[in-house]
Amino acid sequence: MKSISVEQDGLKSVLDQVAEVAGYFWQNRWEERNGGNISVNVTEFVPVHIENLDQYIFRNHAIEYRELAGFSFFITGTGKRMRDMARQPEGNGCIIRISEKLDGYHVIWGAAGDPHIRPTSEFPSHLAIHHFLLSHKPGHKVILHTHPTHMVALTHIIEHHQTEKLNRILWSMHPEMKVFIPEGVAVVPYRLPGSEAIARATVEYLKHHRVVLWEKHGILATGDDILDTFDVIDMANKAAEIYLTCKNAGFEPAGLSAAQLDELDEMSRQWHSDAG
Ligand code: 2HA
Ligand code: ZN
Repeated sequence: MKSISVEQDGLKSVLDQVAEVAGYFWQNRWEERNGGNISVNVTEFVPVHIENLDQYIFRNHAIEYRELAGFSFFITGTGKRMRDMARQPEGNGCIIRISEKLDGYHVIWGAAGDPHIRPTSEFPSHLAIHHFLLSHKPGHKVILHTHPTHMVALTHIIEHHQTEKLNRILWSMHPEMKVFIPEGVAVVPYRLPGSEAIARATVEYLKHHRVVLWEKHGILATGDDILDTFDVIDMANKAAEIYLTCKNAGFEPAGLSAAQLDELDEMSRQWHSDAG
């Protein structure tokens, strides 16, 4: 089932980074069984003309986003495990191209001989978000979804209407949070995993955030770089872990003061304007 060469087409570094991050997800014990999923818009690396394309089309999934016609994505396979992805991206994920007619997609690389490979169960969210990113954050080509234990635990205490409270806690637990996630994280109200409903809700919250928490489920972040997007999730989870560690030890954490957070705000503004 190979019709493009990842060595020749510049995709190797994408696949290496996907494998690296899949390993971190697993080592952090964020992914039980087949938890989590990854997709990357790799259109720029995929040749326009590919031989024998029609052979691989699946017609069981109509795509509603017109602008995605002809776009190519690396995406994790449904039912596949991150611990396996870390060793072998091929066989646990695939590169698909959305058909020009939007009547499905072609698998153009990967699957390692598994003709039944299908994209992750969260495919509706990945498609909706890539479609949103094209017009709103064109540099963001990466979507990571994972189940970081401490962040998910926090959503059992703090509900979506208390997002402000959640961000006050996270920012005050670790100076890095204010600098690297100055807009905070948004809590998306619980919706059925893999549903169109969670896809639609997520796109709404991504209009103002880069990192969203799926209530009682997991986290999702977008970015222009696979490892950097992982770092942002890791940082948020670290802040949640510090908070819950203090609570577990039986005391209320002091947290950074308002003056200390203001000072970090200033630093963050400078950092983002220098970086931008
Ligand atoms: O891919 O994490 O949300 C498995 C999941 C579903
Ligand atoms: Zn999930």
